[in-house]
Amino acid sequence: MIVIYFSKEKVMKLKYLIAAAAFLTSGAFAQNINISDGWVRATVQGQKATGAFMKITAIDQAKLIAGNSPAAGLVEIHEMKMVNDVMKMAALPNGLDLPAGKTVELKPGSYHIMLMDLKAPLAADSTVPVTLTFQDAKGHKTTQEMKLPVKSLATSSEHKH
Ligand SMILES: [Cu+2]
Repeated sequence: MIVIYFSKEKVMKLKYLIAAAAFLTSGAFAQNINISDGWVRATVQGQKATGAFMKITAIDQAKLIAGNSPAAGLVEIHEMKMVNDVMKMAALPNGLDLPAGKTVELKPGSYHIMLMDLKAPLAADSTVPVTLTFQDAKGHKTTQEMKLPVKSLATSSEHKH
């Protein structure tokens, strides 16, 4: 018979290692997406859609595949680009690629998260809850919830035309 004796210190260490392993398998991916400088463009009465903008950095390669918000009936990931001298906006059918370690900027005139079918006007200085869904290279999905400040066009420094 083999008796394995753990000192109190070793038991503590073992518990810590088990906790660390559980964290690495379940929660690590969520920590690998950094979002900063998020904001949503304010809307006026009757306006049914607006854009959400932010900087996203994935430590490991990932994709932004979906979004949703209680303020909007539908959320899509869009890109704007020039097609025959006309600025066109389209949903990205396969999501937005987030290369490892590279900051992808969602900004007016470029990639953005489109909030559509708005339930009420979004007033400047309020906040909008938005949840984004990311998928890693192995297909694992994770969501990240945030509250984005609403800014009017005039006060937004990001606005360039
Ligand atoms: Cu759009």
